[in-house]
Amino acid sequence: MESALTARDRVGVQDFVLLENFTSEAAFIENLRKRFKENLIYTYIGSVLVSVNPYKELEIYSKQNMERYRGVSFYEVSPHLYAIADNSYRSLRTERKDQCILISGESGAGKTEATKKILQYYAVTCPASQQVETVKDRLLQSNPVLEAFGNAKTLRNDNSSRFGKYMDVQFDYRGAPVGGHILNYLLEKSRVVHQNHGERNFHIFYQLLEGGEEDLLRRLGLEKSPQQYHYLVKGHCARVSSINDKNDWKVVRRALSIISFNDNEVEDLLSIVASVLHLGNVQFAADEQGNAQVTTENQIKYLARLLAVEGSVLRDALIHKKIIAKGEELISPLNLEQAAYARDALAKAIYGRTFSWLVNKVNKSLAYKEGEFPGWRSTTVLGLLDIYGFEVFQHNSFEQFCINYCNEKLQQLFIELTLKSEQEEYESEGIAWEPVQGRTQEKKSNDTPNSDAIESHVAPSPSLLCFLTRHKLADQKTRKSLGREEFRLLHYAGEVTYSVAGFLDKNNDLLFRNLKETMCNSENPIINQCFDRTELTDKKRPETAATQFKNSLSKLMEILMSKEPSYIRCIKPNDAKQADRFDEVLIRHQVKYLGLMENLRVRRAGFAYRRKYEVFLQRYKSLCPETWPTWDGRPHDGVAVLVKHLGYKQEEYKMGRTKIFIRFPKTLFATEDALEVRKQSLATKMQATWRGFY
Ligand code: AOV
Ligand code: MG
Repeated sequence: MESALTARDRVGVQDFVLLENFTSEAAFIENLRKRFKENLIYTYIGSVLVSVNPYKELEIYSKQNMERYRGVSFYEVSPHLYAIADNSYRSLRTERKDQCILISGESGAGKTEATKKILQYYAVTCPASQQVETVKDRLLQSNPVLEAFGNAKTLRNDNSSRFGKYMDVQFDYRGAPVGGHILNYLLEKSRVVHQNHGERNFHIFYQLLEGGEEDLLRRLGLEKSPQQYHYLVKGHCARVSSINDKNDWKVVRRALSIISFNDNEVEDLLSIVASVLHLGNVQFAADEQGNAQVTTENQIKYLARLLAVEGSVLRDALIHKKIIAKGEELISPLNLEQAAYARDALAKAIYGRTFSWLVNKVNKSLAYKEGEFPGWRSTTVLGLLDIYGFEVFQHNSFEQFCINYCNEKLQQLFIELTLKSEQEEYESEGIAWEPVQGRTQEKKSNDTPNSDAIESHVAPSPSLLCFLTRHKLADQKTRKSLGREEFRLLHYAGEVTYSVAGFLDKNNDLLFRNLKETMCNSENPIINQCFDRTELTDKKRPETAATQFKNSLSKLMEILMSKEPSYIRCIKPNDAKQADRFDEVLIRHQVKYLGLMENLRVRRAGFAYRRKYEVFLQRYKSLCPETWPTWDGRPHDGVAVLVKHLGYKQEEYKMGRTKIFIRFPKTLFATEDALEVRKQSLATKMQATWRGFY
């Protein structure tokens, strides 16, 4: 049998707080590397879970394994996201306090997978009944649907979330899931009309073309090949080896039924998906005056049918602009460039609004229905946050700016809350708080001055322009490498150069009035709900995309602050999306910007290890004759007797109100080793006894 000591040598420690040299980044990375090599992708920093994407299927997500984590104390089993899930769930039940699990990390680090695995854990381990099964099913099936419409292949991740998602799961007093609610954040709409090289449009388009039955495709006027559609060829990679669109189509189609779409609604929804493809194929030519004319009548015919609008009205709306000035309508023709812009804006608006409609629809199906669960009024909620991760591309635009800003806010929250909770624990345990060494230095790299700077300038677009110009100027003094249309920001996770082109357009998100009007008259029920007439009469300037995003994020922060947080910090091991590759430079960078060293330092400030008296006593009571086999007094007193017997020195530990705090890992290791020795001698004795028996 391997001793505890050699096992530690081989697979590292399962909690970074047990690293002897806890301030050393090299030791941290080495521990991660050892564990990754052994397929141990999870490691704790106290109660924070660090996860490294294995890029291969591991056998650690079975039902049996889920059962192993159920109701078991955090440290009795190896680190796992099930332990985090179970721990939050138990706090929710015993303390009746709302929880949230914040999952962060850069694009491709494994956030979405983690979220899904946690949901599966609850689906399997929470109490069941027939009604509850329906809710569980819907919670799980909302994923393939939203991923089909909101995820896409990017250069960073073959299944990259292009929207932010916060999902509440509601539990009743028995701890059964009875409902849910999803908040979605800024979908990357621009992908509908343009993809960078090596990237795809949203999955649903390819799924429909690959998997849709012939009949359906005929009704939608679609041909099977993505090559036919302008909106699908920009990235030159319709097929991706890791994705099976045909199969995914079946999954999505089934999921739609489970979240209570009837056949008509599915048809309406797919008509919209198809209409986007047709819109992309609408072409224009200039007449003698330079005014745009539609040259693809066939597309208009399909569009009229799919969107249930008047074909001639749509055609006119695509090539004219209507302005209302002093109560009078002015109609002017568009040139080629403007018409293409109008067409793309319409495609983005249709798709973006349909996505929000879809989230709404999912929410209706997830809504906690009191009638179905009579008498179980009070619910507690557990929130799961899975947003798009920090990303840097060759070309970064408005979307990256928003995504990275969002990550910046979350990082700030993490730093604040983990420090706060540490202080609070010391306080509640009656142990003096020892200031963290080196914090000020670390603080600089992890604090996020940008989020404030960005916030104060993001609001109305003129000031955004100002902001851009100013940054550009400031930058240009120091850095010659910036292009004319670029500005650069130093984010917590690194420097990003943004391109100004298209920035303000995307922020203003303008859809010409006559196109809006046309959509308001649509008889496709979904489109009809997506375009509300009041928009046409509303005199107020619509909020810019950045303002909306900023406001929805500050609401999100409020939601998160009102709950008890748990954290999963995801790390991406390499840029090649490959198994068993541990790219040290890449990982070190993430460890740095995720603030893991600082998190560890805070956690280790005074004491490496802490446990509830009951748990500590239970584990080690066999090491002291006075506490073995049972201790009848208070656990606190039992632990006092136990550690005295073990020879703990005064400076090595402190007794808090409910927990023992141990200062150095070596004290704990000595105790662990003693336990191992005892187990082995017990096993030898047992064998001798059995031999005697036979
Ligand atoms: P993300 O959500 O963090 O990126 P994903 O969760 O989509 O990243 O993970 C990317 C890919 O890594 C997945 O499609 C899987 O192939 C693989 N993967 C992740 N976690 C695991 C795991 N635990 N076991 C096996 N494979 C895994 V983004 O959405 O781009 O920020 O916007
Ligand atoms: Mg994701």
